[in-house]
Amino acid sequence: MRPAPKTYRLHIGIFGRRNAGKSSILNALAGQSVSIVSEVAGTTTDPVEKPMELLPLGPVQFIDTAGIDDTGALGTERIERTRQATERTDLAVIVVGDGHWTPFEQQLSDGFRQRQVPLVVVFNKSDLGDPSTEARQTLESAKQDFVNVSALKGTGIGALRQALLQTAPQDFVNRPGILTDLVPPGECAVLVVPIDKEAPKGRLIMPQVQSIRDLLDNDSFCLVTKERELRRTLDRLKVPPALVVTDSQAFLKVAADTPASIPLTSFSILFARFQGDLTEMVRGAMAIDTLKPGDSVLIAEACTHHPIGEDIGTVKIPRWLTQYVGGALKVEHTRGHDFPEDLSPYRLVIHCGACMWNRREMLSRLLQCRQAGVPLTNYGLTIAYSLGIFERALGPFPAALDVYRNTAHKPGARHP
Ligand SMILES: Nc1nc2c(ncn2[C@@H]2O[C@H](COP(=O)(O)OP(=O)(O)O)[C@@H](O)[C@H]2O)c(=O)[nH]1
Ligand code: SF4
Ligand SMILES: [Mg+2]
Repeated sequence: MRPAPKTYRLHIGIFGRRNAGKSSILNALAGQSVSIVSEVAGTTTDPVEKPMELLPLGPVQFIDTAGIDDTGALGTERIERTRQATERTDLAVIVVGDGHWTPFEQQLSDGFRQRQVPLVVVFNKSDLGDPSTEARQTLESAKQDFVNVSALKGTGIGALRQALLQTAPQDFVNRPGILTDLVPPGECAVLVVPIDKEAPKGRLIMPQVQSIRDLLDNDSFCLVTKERELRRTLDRLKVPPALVVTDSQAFLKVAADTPASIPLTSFSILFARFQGDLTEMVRGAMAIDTLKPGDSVLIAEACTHHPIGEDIGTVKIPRWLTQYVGGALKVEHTRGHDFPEDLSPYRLVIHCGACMWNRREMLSRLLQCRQAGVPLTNYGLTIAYSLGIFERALGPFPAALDVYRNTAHKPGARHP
């Protein structure tokens, strides 16, 4: 994967007094030593900039600053460097190591508020004690949320990730487009939309409409066809399309009718990427191979009322999985914003495309699953996987395809 350009990265500045544990927290988030942690106060003199893939947000740039409560000649220099860091911060983290909210933190926080920079407050060293009552009251009356963390013990890091996700500016959470990176301006996509008894009357569904709009915004164009007319549609084109996108349920026929030289994927897979994290959800689909009869699987739909008639989540996917696994699974369902807090009973979560949701909510679920060690995938990926056309469907996404190729076909894998 090409690294995202620096300017597109969310810049997360970490501020706080010396020895609050700023560098330790960064290390805990990274799961590796990228920052200098020292027993001696103020080891980090210059802000250390560290590009990182921060789950679940994606590419970010951390700025680990020196403590700015410093005095003396060297201190003045540090204060200036840190002040500069506040100016390129998109999301600020103030770390408190001793449980006290002092005028120093208040001043920092006021500065961020004035410039409308979102702020996450972290009380670190929770292994040594709780934040003071005064500190809590001050933050609560300012409606400023905070997270209790112990970088040393690794506790609260999950909650901190959630807080960063919830607080990150909208522009950084949303992906720029659904498929326009795959269909350059002036190029054509063919969208395959089966019109069967399950299609809603008189309209197209959200992922189809949003994809068409995305292509128009990008000065690309598209042809919309049913699966039966696909071959004829392709025959009429002088130049092959840049991409064919199909409804997952017509995958096999569409794969058979689309020449191998034309990239092919499904709306669901586009939405796994647009609303969630494709690579993570590819791993999730591959977890189907580890399922055994009797295992519990959670099927989650974002809408409380799904518009489709014969329900893919309640009937078709459970049936396919049962066939694939070779015995009945315990399938549970959840709808809307309800989601079990305790995911430990489940071996896999299969989610709908979440087309009606914002990405933040889907990423939050992905994070919750990751923290519980439960893989998550979506309907379309499940279908592609159980039909045995995963590789073809992931063709347009080299990074996700690599994950599959590097993990699949290990001894014991049951893939057809
Ligand atoms: N007990 C305890 N010590 C911590 C914790 N986090 C960091 N420390 C210690 O606090 C000291 C300062 O940590 P450091 O990350 O360098 O702080 P910074 O100056 O804010 O970057 C080091 O000795 C760390 O080991 C924690 O959660 N609990
Ligand atoms: S959000 Fe989920 S349940 Fe609702 S229409 Fe989209 S895919 Fe279906
Ligand atoms: Mg430090």
